[in-house]
Amino acid sequence: MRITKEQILDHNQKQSKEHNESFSFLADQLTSQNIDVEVLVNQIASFEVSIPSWALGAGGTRFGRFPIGGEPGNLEEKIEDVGLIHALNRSSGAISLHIPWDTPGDAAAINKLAEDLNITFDAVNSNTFQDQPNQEYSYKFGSLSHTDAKVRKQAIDHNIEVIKYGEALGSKALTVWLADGSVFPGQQNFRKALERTYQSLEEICNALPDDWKVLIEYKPYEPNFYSMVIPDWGTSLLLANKLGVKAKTLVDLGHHLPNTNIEQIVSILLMEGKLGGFHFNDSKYGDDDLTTGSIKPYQLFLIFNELVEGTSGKDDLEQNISWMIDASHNVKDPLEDLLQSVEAIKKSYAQALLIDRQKLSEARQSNDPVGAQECLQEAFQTDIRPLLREARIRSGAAANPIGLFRDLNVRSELINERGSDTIATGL
Ligand code: LRH
Ligand code: MN
Ligand code: MN
Repeated sequence: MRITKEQILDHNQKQSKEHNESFSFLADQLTSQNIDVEVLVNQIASFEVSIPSWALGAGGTRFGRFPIGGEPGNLEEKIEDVGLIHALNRSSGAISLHIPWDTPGDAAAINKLAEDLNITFDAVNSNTFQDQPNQEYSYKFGSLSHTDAKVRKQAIDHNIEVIKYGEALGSKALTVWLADGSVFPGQQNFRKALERTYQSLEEICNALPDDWKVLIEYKPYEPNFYSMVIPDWGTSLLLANKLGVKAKTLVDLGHHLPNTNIEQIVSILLMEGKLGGFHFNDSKYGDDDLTTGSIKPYQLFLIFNELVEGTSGKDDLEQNISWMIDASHNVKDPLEDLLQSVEAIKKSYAQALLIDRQKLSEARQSNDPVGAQECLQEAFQTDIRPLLREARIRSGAAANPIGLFRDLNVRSELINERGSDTIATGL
């Protein structure tokens, strides 16, 4: 199923009166605050967030899974689904693949399909947290950190194979997330496990093309519940520093202990030139993988405040950091959920762009916490939805992506095409 230009124009036409009124009201308000609305709209329009190949079907938990129907049954259909999201919002023109869940068979054909839909390939993810059929050694007790060199070699080789797949698709980054760790005290020598991990990562880095980066993801617990070999940003940064310029840290918002100040982590990683990418999602308790911005929108805004402040402008924001979603959908339509996440991320970016940096800096300099908070709140409380809508309309996207998705009965169409009892690979 495709969404046509005409369908989008027709939809936008119907919204135009109401939209124009709200946009011009906001534009006047921002202009009177000396904000260049044209620059702002362009910045918002060009900001894109990649879609994970593993989040296009219903997820579920270990207690159950409830298929939504019409889920993509192979990589081609996944790319088509990302094409649908991108046609609706013009802000999701890339997919991040998880291998072997989504191993590209015929790279030329996959590239052609992606090109037709204006989709490119963001970071490729390796998977050494599950055993695959016919795999020689088990990852039950770890992969890159394993005590047995043969297991480590198998995991290293897998990562190198993933890089090769990525190269054929034009990807420029490898994301490594390790489930390695221990479930019980005494089970593992912390230092030796980390040392072995470093050596394995070094071999992977040696196989990395010059223009690639490796993103090292951290996580405090799960599936190992006593210790993880890379539990936090400090350990990831330590590895990245030892590994050199190609290695960077990936921040998955769900991979922190409760109440962690993620925005401060982001700011320090940026300062060190080691912020490589994000896995956006939201959570109430742990790695809940919920819709970004659904639980802690203020935290998301504060993260973007640091991003805007810590980068010298739009180019830095776009070029050096991989913006990706990592989510799982149990009760929502995955495509609607992803549209909501992208919108929330762009909204936080836009709000962070509104912050009066001069005023904020003065408030900080004169130790005026009230003034500083007012600066942040002024931006955060501004209803900038008309700006996002304007950016979408100008990019050829739908004024209201979820509205159009529903009006066109996209999910029913997908169910007609693919069936109602479907399973997509992934989380
Ligand atoms: C681990 C994780 C990591 C995996 C993905 C499926 O919790 O966040 O990024 O690759 O989930
Ligand atoms: Mn993740
Ligand atoms: Mn996770």
